[in-house]
Amino acid sequence: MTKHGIIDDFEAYSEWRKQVRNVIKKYRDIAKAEDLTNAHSEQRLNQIISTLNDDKLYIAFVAEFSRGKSELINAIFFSTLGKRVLPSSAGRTTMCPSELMYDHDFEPSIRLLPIDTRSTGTSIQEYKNMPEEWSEYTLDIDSAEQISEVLKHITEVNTVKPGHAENLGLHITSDEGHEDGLHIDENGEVEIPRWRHAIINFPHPLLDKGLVILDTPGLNALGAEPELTLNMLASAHGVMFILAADTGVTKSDLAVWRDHIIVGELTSRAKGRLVILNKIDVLWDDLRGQDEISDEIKRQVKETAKILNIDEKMIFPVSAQKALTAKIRNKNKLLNKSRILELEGALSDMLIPAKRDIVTDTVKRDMAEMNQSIKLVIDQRLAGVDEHIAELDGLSSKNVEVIENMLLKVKADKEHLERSLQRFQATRSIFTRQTVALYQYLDPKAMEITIANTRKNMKISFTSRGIKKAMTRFFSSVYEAFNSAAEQSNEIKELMQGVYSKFQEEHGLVNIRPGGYATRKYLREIKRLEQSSERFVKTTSLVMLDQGVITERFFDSVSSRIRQIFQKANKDADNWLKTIMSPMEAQIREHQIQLRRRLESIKRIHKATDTLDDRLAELKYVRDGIIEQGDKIKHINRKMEKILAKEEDDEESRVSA
Ligand SMILES: Nc1nc2c(ncn2[C@@H]2O[C@H](COP(=O)(O)OP(=O)(O)O)[C@@H](O)[C@H]2O)c(=O)[nH]1
Ligand SMILES: [Mg+2]
Repeated sequence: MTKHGIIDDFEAYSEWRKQVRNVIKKYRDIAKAEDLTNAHSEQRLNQIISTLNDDKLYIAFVAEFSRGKSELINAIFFSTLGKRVLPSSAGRTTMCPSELMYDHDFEPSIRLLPIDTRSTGTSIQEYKNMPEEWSEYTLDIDSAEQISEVLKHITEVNTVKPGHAENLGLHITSDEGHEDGLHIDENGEVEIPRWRHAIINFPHPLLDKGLVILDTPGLNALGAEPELTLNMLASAHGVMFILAADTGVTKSDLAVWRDHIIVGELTSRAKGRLVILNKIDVLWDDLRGQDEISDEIKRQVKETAKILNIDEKMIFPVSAQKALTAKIRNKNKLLNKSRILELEGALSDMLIPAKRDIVTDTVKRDMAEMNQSIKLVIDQRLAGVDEHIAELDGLSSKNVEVIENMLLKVKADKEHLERSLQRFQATRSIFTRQTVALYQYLDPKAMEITIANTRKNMKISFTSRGIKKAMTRFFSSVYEAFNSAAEQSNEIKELMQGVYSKFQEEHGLVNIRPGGYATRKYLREIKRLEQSSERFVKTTSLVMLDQGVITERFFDSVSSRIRQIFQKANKDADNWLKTIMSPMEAQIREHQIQLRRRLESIKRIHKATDTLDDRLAELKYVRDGIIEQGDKIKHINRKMEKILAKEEDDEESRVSA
């Protein structure tokens, strides 16, 4: 049987993720059935579940054209289809970046974004929400022929006047070292890609489980579409850089490495990167012995490591083409010789544990928060019942006077609570005012104005100084918005803290300390964008800066990213404001229920409809019920911990297998 390396590992990972999702669903159902949740915590739980649902793993393949990216993707992921799916042949084939994914809400298809959309200043990310702008062709999943025929759209080109290409920010070069540069032909025209971006929606089991693959065309396209490097590569979980044994490390390869791979590494969180030395089959030679060939491969690996200044262990020599043939034809010897399994092993070792760690950390953090709020409710319920029991225990006889006093006390407590509630309503209006101020700092419309002004300022002078100045000013307004938002949120937090402690003091409730609105992660991301911008100004040639278009495109992707950050910050602010309010509301609700219960039971004793013993027995029954609620939550938590820790179990079983 043919082994599939990463496919098996990824499936095991998806299975585990499904278990995590199911146990959280069970947790939600139990908590809901026991009336331990409120609208907000239910929403949080559903959010955690849906994040696990569409959790994605992004792998990008980056290289100069013709190094075998498409072939490698075919070999690693699509051999099970028994055919070469992505077009791969001599010359430039992949003309536009292609994303392979699967969303089962949509038909299998390829969607293509026309190249002219580059002149609009709208990012690919934003176009993803405008389906009418894309050309769509459906894929017949039962016909491998039809699929590879339809996918040929990604190789289409348009022939245009050089001026048109320049307007689209596509750089025309006479530099021979620039392998996939656009060259003017004898008719004075250039060939440009017909499409800007392709999204292939394909029902492959791995894609269905959340894998997303990005296939990029080459240096020229990467340079022309800063969004690729800035967003897609920076957020990919794994980036594969491909070299070919027949070309060695060329000037273009080095440019890709330096400008698109290293950059991401320096400016974003550390992530998986592998270098692949493809086409080792060109070194296979019947007249040379195995040893001689493997020495030659070793020599190339060593040299590549030296040029790229990386550890030799990071480099994987393979033959994508032979691997694909071997997998399709079930040839194990050839498969081993292609060395693809070593690469797949490294790929899954690098990506999957990292991905699991991220999921485990997020789930643990979110669920700890959830447990805390549930524990609060349980503790409050217990404290209330205990207080009530103690109160009744103190009643040795049905002394009418004592009971009447008690009745008065409960009524007084109730009135006290109502007064506090009125005060709480008053605080609510201050709270609302403060939140309006917070949203003003995070206002996406204000940010649009800043973006528009920056664009205007850059247009005044497309020199590196002019651009640098405009960018600096832009980033300082972004920082300012977030710093003010942070300050404002602190004020809100302090206000609420005051309300909480007063309430707790007066009504003897469990202590709650509201958490803060975390802006650090946005600031980190903004810093990263700022660094990329500085690097862009520093490394882009004056000719290109002068041209304006490329700078505008660059700023488009920066501003589109900032826009996303603002959207996220607004959504997080919504959530945070709910989180800060809802425990208070839950506490008040619980407190009201308890007071009502106390009043009811004293009234009954007073009217002699119930005996003291009856009431005490009933309260003890209620108390046992609350303990049981706590136990149920503890039980499901233990189950969750076991599933989250399963990682180690799996590794053990793999070692022993
Ligand atoms: N000999 C050899 N040729 C390969 C290998 N992988 C890809 N190629 C060839 O290299 C050319 C470019 O491949 P392709 O996948 O389109 O490269 P891309 O532009 O990087 O996507 C095609 O002619 C492939 O057949 C390999 O492992 N060995
Ligand atoms: Mg390709």
